[in-house]
Amino acid sequence: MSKPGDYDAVRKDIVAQLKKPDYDDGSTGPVFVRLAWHSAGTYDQETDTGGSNGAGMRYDQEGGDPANAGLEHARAFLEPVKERHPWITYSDLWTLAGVVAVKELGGPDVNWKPGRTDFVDDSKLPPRGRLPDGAQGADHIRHVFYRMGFNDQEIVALSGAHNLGRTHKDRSGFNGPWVNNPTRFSNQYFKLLIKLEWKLTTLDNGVKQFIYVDEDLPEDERDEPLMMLPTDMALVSDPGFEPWVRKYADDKDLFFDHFSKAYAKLLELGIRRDEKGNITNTDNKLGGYIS
Ligand code: ZEM
Repeated sequence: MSKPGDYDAVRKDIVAQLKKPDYDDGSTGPVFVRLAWHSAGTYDQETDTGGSNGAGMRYDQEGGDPANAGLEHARAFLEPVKERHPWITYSDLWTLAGVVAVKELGGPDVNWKPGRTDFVDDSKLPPRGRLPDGAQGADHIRHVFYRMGFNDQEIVALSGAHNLGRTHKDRSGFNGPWVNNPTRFSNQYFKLLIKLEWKLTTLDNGVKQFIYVDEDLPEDERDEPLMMLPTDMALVSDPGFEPWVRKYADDKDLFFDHFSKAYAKLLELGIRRDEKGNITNTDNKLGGYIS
C-alpha cells in the first residue's frame, strides 16, 4: 500500500492498467475517459445534484442506467488500483483515470484535484436519463450540457473525446469507431466530420447511425467502417457548433487547450473547494487527502 495522498503512485498504477492487448483496440484508456465523463456528467446546476462526488455508479440506481452500460468493465479494470491504494476514493480514482488516459494516449495535461468523497447523499442522487442520447440532435445536446453549465464552444471541445474508443452493439447499440486510430488522442474526429461523406444507415438492431466506407478500395482491403452518432453529425449541421468544429479541425493546439479546460471543469462539477483546494461541500463527511 502506498502512502495516503501519493497520487503519483496511483497514476503509475493506472498507466499499468491501460495496455490490454485483448480488450477492444488494445487499451482501456477510452473507456476510462468515458467512465470519468459519465461519473460527472449527471450534474444539474439548478438543483446541485449529480456529479462525480459520491461515485454513485457503484449502485444500481445510477450504475444500472442503460446509458452506463459497459462502464462496469472500466470499473473492474480499476479495481486492482483501488486494492493497491485503498485510501483513494472511487470518485477520485475514476476521475483521475480519465485524466491519466487522455495524457497517455497523446492528449493534453488536464488539471485534476483530489478530495472527492464516496459518501452517497441520497438527496443528491441524480435520476436516470441525465446523460445524452446519441440518437438525438442539437436541442437535446444543448439541454443536457447547458444543465451542467457548459456553452457551445465547450460542448464541441468535449465532444472531441470521440477521437477515442468505439461504440459497442452490446452496450449502446451503435457500432464501430469514429477514427482509424482510436487509441491516439488527436483532432482527427473533427477533420473527418467535415471531410468525409457520411451516409445514414440502419443497423440490423434497428439503430440508426452514420457510416463511412472507403469505396475506392477493394472490399478486402477496406478497414472497418467509421461511424458518427446522430449527435456527432449535429455538430456540423448546427450553426452554433459548426464554427468550433472547423476551428478544432484546423488547430490541434487550440482543441487540446480547450478540451483540457472543459474536461477539468466537467470533473469538478458540484465540487466546492476552499483556497487550499480542500473540498468544502457540507456533505463531504469522509473528507479527502490533499498532499
Ligand atoms: Zn461519448 N459516447 N457521448 N463522450 N464517449 C460513446 C462512447 C464514448 C455520447 C454518446 O452517446 C456515446 C462525450 C459525449 C457524448 C466517450 C467520451 C465522451 C458511446 C458508445 C456513445 C453512444 C458507448 C458504447 O457503446 O460503448 C453523446 C450523445 C455525447 C454528447 C452529445 C463526452 C463529453 C466525452 C468525454 C469528454 C468515449 C471516450 C467513448 C468511447 C468509450 C469506449 O468504450 O471506447
